[in-house]
Amino acid sequence: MTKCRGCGAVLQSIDRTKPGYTPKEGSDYCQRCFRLIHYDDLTVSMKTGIDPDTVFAEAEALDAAVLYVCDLFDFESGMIPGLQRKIGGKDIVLACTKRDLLPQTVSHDKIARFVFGRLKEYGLSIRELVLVSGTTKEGVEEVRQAVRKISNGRPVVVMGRANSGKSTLLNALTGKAVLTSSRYPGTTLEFNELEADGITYIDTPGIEISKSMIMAVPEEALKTILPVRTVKPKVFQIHEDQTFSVGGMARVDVSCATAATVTWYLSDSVYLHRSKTRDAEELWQRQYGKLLVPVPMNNDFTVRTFRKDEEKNDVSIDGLGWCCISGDASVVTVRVPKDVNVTFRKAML
Ligand SMILES: Nc1nc2c(ncn2[C@@H]2O[C@H](COP(=O)(O)OP(=O)(O)OP(=O)(O)O)[C@@H](O)[C@H]2O)c(=O)[nH]1
Ligand SMILES: [Mg+2]
Repeated sequence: MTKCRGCGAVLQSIDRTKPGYTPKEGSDYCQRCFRLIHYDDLTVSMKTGIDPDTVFAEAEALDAAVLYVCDLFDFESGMIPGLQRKIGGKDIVLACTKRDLLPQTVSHDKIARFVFGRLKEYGLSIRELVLVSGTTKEGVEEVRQAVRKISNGRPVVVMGRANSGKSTLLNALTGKAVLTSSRYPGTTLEFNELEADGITYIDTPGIEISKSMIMAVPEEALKTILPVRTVKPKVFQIHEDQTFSVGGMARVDVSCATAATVTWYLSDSVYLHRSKTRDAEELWQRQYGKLLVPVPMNNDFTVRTFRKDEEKNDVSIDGLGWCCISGDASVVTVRVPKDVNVTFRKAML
């Protein structure tokens, strides 16, 4: 039984529509990984294919330490409530990755304070926190040291939500670009071991991100919504009720009597349209799917209402990004596809 080195699926030459398929005997990689790595072409989508309980059970059975990977740009999606219990109370190093997507001018301390605040709310306790980027390799050495401290000769199992950057971080940690990474959630398919510096690392399939915009839009829209470089904040001063349409994916109405500031953190490729709230519905009706693209696969939207309760609040939309609202804004109304999670939180930055 040979496993694909990229995604961990057992290699087979029988069914080309199933994971692990390779037409060539003796290859190290399955066709899906080969095509993802060389052509950015997804032959078998595993978006919804991996059962999280199987992943938790398999991790729980291991005598291992845990490197928990959470994407800083999509932080709320990355949190897995009850993770500790689900994996038998193992020691956790939290690697908050994709640091390079946040402005460099924001201090590590500020981000760390935010992370610890959120961990408290989610009831997660960790041994160490490291802010890191698997792409620029900033912080990778700190992750290595933190992992060494808690592993005590045991393997290190790398866990987290799909698309959080586990395989990319592991490639950086081990200094070998062996594992397949891609913007499509569900890239890694099975537990997949590799050795580096005397430590056994185990890559795992991501825990599903069921309530994320990533799942709500067609796969071709992922190129638009997932940022690949540092996000440039878009700042708006508002003096009356204003509405922000994020493509055809989300609408945020901010009620404002005097003056407020709304700062958006989105991929540069996402189309953001600002209008007066009283004109927003007509614009949405007229331009949905035209100017306002991409649109979700299912047009069933839900409305959520929040009341500003901090000096600065974020409206964070799983898989899409967030906006920070400060000043004299009172009520914030958010329209998103029914299955997409929205978090109203104390501002991150
Ligand atoms: N900018 C930036 N992008 C990253 C970083 N780490 C990962 N990515 C990107 O995020 C996407 C997902 O990365 P993967 O390493 O495949 O994520 P994963 O957690 O292994 O995903 P699954 O195998 O689906 O669970 C890819 O497009 C990566 O290029 C990072 O530190 N910075
Ligand atoms: Mg992976």
